[in-house]
Amino acid sequence: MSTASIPGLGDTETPPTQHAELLAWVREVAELTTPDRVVFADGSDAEWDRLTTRLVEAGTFTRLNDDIKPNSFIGNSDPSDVARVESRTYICSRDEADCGVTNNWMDPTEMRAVMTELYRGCMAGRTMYVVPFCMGPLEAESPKLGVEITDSEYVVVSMKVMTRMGAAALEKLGTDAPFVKALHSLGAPLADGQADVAWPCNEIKYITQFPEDREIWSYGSGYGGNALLGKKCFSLRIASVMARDEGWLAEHMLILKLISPEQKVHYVAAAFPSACGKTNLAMLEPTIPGWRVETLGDDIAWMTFGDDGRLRAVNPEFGFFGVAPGTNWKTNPNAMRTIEQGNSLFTNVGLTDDGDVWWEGMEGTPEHLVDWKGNDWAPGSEALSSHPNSRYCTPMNQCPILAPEWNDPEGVPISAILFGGRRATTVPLVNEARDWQHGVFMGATLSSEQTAAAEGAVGTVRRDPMAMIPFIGYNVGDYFQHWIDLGKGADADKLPKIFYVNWFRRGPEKQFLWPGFGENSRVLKWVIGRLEGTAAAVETPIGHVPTAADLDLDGLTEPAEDIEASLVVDVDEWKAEIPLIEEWFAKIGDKVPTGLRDELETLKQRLG
Ligand code: GTP
Ligand code: SPV
Ligand code: MN
Repeated sequence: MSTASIPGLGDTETPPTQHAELLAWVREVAELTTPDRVVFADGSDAEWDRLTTRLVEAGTFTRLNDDIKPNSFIGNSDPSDVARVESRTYICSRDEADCGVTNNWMDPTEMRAVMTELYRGCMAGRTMYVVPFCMGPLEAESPKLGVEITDSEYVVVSMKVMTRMGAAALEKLGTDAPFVKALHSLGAPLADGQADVAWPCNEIKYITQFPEDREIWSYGSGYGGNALLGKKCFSLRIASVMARDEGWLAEHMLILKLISPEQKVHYVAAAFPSACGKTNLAMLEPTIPGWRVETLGDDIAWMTFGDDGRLRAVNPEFGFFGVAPGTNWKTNPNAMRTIEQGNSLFTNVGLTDDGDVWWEGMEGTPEHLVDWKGNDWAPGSEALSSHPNSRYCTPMNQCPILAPEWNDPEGVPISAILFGGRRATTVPLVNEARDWQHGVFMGATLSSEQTAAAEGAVGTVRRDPMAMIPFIGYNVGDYFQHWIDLGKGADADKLPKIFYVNWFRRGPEKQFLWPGFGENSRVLKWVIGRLEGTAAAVETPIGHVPTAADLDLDGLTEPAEDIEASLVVDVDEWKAEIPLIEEWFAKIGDKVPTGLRDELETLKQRLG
């Protein structure tokens, strides 16, 4: 293809690829969106320096003090663009039934027409970046490639942290490798001479997946999961459809490695809804002597049965996009050590006078800072220094407890899967499923109080199946059936055991009953004890739950009655859950698998 046919690419420039489909798509998008320039991102340090400098000049970024956080930046967003927008998230399957009730649906042809009009001329006055990336190890047998086209420099540098981005991914694309097309625009064209704003975005937002075409179209937001399209859009919504078709799982799960005092190794995957503790558990520092945790991933797991019959997990990401508030040297020292090394991007946090970041919950409250909205802030200020969904974006390989096998394309064999949510009542600290199908029922009926990670009323309890409600790329009933089928097709002895945890139960004074964070190692120890047949539990109507005596509580200073209360299975509270589960299943309709209806009947009978 002649370069002149890509508008925006200089006459003397040659595209760094001969991938015909990619070049044709780049040209088509450039013709539609009319950027001033087209740039192929190579992922180099020089490119990072160029773009971060440009972001500082544009007022989007503030460079932090290099003596404290080298090569790091704060970028504060428009106050209207701070989280995922579930009400604007669409699964545009050809058949509406393939979307179901967990996301919004529009006919794909209609959506393409609507969004094409939005995209027309939308990059005017801006640079269009072509960003090749790979989710999961580049060395995989068939690496999962994508290309994001974006008009946001913030997205390009964030993609460098979060994915294997640039020249290496482009090389893997070769001349004809398949890839996910991911188109992103801020929806903020600039007229000739029009001054830019620090955080361009549009009031109109669409986060659209076309599952059959393995394609993503995002418009109007520059933030996180709305704009970094390798993350939720590709690695969960599109990948869950690939996984259904190919017999694997794409899940909203952390992956950790647990090493016992006897040096026995177990890998654990855990699904908690957004802002419910995955990053913290993934980087846990055990409080019980002799136990160690190493991290493999904090948000997404792709799991496939290996030749050995074990379910093996790979983290498709390359960085952490973690919740900032509440992160401190006590709750998550390993996250603090990771960001301390620099090379990190912070969004919607406070900027201290010495050029460092600060957020609610961090040690060393400063006397003064500039808050995420650019206002002066001091202790006692009414406003928060940081948005509750403010984030740090930091390279995974800076994590001091990264497991050495983190980049292994074979993945790690999972011994246990934890589901969990944020519930002030009802749900005990930990509960073991009787078998795979019961575990799938636990996941399918997972409930959690909503957090600031998406729009909506914080605190409202909703069902969040497998912590995937905003991320399932197809019908949730079919998704449950897929989970059941995978279990049926596997060797039962080799399947991971399933557990359900709740770190967030509260007492009469609204205090958390369980201390959480590093103390969660005590629950992990019990889980391993269950796998190895050494830990005891009581059979309750909802599953196998430990008594306080079954947990290692040595050295814990919390009141014994709080710990005991965290473990209670209250039959009346659980009876009150039944209509909520029935309502949830009714909403899904005919596609609820028979196996899960059976589990609900069993639960009702057991509750009496
Ligand atoms: P996403 O990145 O949105 O998917 O979230 P995540 O699941 O990784 O959540 P994260 O680990 O960042 O935790 C979110 C919030 O929950 C933070 O404010 C934590 O401080 C808090 N949190 C995490 N673990 C615990 C715990 O064990 N107990 C309590 N009480 N709070 C916790
Ligand atoms: C989540 O909301 O679950 C996140 C952050 O991990 S985002 O990338 O914005 O989706
Ligand atoms: Mn997440």
